[in-house]
Amino acid sequence: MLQALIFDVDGTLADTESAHLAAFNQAFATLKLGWHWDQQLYTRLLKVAGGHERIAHFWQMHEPATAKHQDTPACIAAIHALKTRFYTEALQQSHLPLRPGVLDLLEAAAQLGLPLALATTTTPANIEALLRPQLGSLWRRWFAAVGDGSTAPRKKPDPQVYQQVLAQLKLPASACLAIEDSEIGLRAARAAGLSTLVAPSAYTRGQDFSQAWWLHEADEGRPLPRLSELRQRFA
Ligand code: XBP
Ligand code: MG
Repeated sequence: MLQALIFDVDGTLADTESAHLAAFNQAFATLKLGWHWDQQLYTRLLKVAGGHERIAHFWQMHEPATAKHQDTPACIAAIHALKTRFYTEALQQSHLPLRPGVLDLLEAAAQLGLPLALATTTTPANIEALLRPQLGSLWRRWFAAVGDGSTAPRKKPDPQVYQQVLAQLKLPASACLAIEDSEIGLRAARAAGLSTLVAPSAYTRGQDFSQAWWLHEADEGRPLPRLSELRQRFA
């Protein structure tokens, strides 16, 4: 029987990646780095989870000589902090809607007393910036467990964040369903032993989802499956 839903954040709760991309580029421009990521490059870079790790990966590929400098880790931290500021400010100014069907799922689960959780590689401030406008200032109360980039240093596809959330929920993986949008997220959830519903986003469509329990193509705003369908199929 299904006993909890564990949601990924970026790309799953909302289509956030264009806002992340804009914030990265705004940070690069502000710091006069001469870097600019277009959508095609960013789609490839998304295979590296975590903004910090993504910047480090790009730096290594783009400018390997300076990437080895002793000040580079501090520079990456500064770039990422600025990116987080731009991202959270952008979401405060223009709220991003949840993906179709997400709120229905959250509400149906809450009504049934089915615990909800978040398992994401993103920064806590980003979760707050996304969910406060949608769920209110008490948004954290919706979730029995939250794992994020600050709690799980080993980013997806490592299962660490899912393992942390399962430990907080005090439930076995076999009783929970993960909801993801990306191949690295799917691999992390599977490595933690979770069945996974995958609803690809524009940035992850076409990735390898062969390990998904249910692949839901959400073209043209098709909403996520309803909780009753998930419970029926999970049983
Ligand atoms: C997807 C990500 C995140 C964001 C950037 O996270 O890879 O890193 O792109 O967020 P999710 P940060 O696990 O929610 O799909 O810059 O805060 O790391
Ligand atoms: Mg995601």
